[in-house]
Amino acid sequence: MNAAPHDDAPTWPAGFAERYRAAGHWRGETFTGVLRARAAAHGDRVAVVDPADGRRAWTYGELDRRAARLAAGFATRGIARGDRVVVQLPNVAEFIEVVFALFRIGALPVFALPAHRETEIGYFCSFTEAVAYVIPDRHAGFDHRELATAVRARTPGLKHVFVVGDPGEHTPLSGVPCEDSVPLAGPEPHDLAFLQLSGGTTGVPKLIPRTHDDYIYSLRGSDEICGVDEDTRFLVVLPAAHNFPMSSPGWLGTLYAGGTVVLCPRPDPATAFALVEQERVTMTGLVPPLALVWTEAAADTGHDLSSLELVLVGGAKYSEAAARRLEPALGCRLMQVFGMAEGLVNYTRLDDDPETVVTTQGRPISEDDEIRIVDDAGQDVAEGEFGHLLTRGPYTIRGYWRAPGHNRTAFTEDGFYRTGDIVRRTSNGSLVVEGRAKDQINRGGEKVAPEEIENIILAHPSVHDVSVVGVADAFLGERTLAYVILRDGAEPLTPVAVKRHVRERGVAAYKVPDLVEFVDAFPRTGIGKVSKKGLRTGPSAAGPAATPADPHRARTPRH
Ligand code: OOB
Repeated sequence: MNAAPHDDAPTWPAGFAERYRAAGHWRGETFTGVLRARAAAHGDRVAVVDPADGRRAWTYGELDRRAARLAAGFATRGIARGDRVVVQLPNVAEFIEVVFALFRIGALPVFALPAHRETEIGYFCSFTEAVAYVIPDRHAGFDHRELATAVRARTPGLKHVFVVGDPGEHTPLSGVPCEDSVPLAGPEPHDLAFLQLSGGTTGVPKLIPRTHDDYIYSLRGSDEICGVDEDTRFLVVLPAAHNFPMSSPGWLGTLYAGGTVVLCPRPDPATAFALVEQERVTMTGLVPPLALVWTEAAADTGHDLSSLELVLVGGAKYSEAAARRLEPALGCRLMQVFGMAEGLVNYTRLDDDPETVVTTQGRPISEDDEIRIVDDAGQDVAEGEFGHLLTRGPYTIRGYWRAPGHNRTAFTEDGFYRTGDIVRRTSNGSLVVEGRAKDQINRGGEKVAPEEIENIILAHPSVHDVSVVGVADAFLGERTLAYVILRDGAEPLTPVAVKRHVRERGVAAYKVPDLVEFVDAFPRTGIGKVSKKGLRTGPSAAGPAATPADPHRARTPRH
C-alpha cells in the first residue's frame, strides 16, 4: 500500500515542526535507530524479562537481532512500509519483538487491547485496511484463533494471521523470522510510527496517529521526570498496548533509557508482588482501582517490595484519600499521571511537596505544551477557575487518522485538541481534573463510549430506546448503567438478557453494562433530547451508590 505517511491525518504545520526541532524536542530519532544504538552501546544488558515459559530474558543485542530477523520475515511475506498490522498480544516478550520488527519496516502497528473481540477487531482490520493481525493462541480462557478466522472471513484484505503459540489454521509467528539480507528503507523520524486507540466518545473508536519524533520526545521527557535510567526495572502491569504503560514512562520509556522491562502476565498483587521481589522491580504504573488493591494487599504480603522506588497512578481520577495511603503502604514514592493517547501527559514531580502529589494530577511534560482552560463559549476562564482543557504541543496530535469530519469538532481551528476534560489550575501551576464534558465513561481507567453500547442494545428487537450512563462507584470510580425502554408489547427482558445480548455481539467484556434498569421514559431536556445528567441523578435501581459521577458532564443529545 505504501501510503504517504501523512495523507491520512493532519500533522503539525511547518512553523510548529521547525520550532519543535529547533527546541531540541524532535531530534530525528526513530525507534529502530534507538534500539540499534542501545544494542551497540550495551548489547549485553537485559532489555526484556518475560517470566512465563521458564523466564526468558532478552538482552538489547538479542532484541535487536530478533526484531531484524522478524522484520525480514514480515517483509518477505509482503508487509511493507505504511502497511497497517493489528497487534493484539498480552504482556509477552513477543509483543515487543513484533512491534520493533514492524517499526523497522515502517509498517504501523495498530494497538488492540487483549480484551477486544470480534466487533472491535473486525472494525480495526477493515477500517485500517490491515494486511496482518498478530494474536496469541489463547489468552485468559479465550481462543483468539477462532476470532481471527471469523474476522478473516469478512475482511478479504487481511492476508496474514500470525500466532504466538499453537497456530491452528494460521501462521506460527515463530516460523516467520529469516536472515535480514535485504536492507529495509525503514521510516523517517517524522513518519507515523503506529496507531493508538482513543478512549472514544462515538460509535466507533478513533485511531491516533503518532510519529517517531513526537512519541520519542514524550518518552525522553517522561524518563527525565520519572528518573528512568539504565538501572530502572519497570514492571508492565497494565496491558502493554495501552498508552500509559507504553510511554508514561512505560516499557518504551524504559527501553529508551537502556533499563529493563519486566512483563507482568496478570495485575493481581499475588502475581505482581512475587515479580517485584524476584526481579527487583523499581517502578510501575497502575490505574486507581489497582492501586487501591495493591495498597490493601501490601499490608500482609510476604513478598519483599523494598526495591520499589516509584509507582505512577493515572488513567482515571485517583481519590485523595487513596493517594495518601499509597506511599506508606508500598514504601515507595507516588506520582500521579494525567495523560491521553492523543498526546498531552501531566505528571506530579519528584520534588513536588507531598500535598501537591496527593491533591493534583500534575503538570505537562513540556514547556511547549500549550494549555488553555476555557468556558463553554471558548473564552479563557479566570486563573484558578475550572473549564474545558484544550491543548496543543510537540507530542499532541493535530487530528485523528482518516476522520476529517470528527477532526473538525475534536480540534479547534488553530489546532488545539479538545480533551473533553474539565480541569482547573492551582496557584503552583498543577492541573486538577474536576470532571468531564465528553460523552465517555471512565471505568477505572478503561474508557467506554456510551454511544457504542447504546447502538448494540438498540439492535435488540425488544428495545425501543436506551441510554448508557456512568454512575459513581467506590472501587472503579464509575461503572456503567443502561436505562432501557422496552417496545410496547415486546417480550419482557431481564438485565441478564440485556448483558448477554451485548456480550454476544462480540465486544470487550469491560463494555458490558454493569447495571441495567428498565424505565418507561427518560428525563427530557427543554429541547426534547435525552438528559443524561437527569438520568444520573435519577431513579433508584442503581442503588445508593448512584450519585452523579461527574457534575460537569454535558448533556449529550444524540437521537
Ligand atoms: C490515559 O489515556 P486514554 O487515552 O485511555 O484516556 C485519556 C483520558 C483523559 O482525557 C481523562 O479523561 C482520563 O483519561 N484520565 C484521567 C487521568 N488520566 C487519564 N482522569 C483523571 N485523572 C487522571 N489522572 O488514560 C493515559 C495515557 C497516558 C498516561 C496516563 C493515562
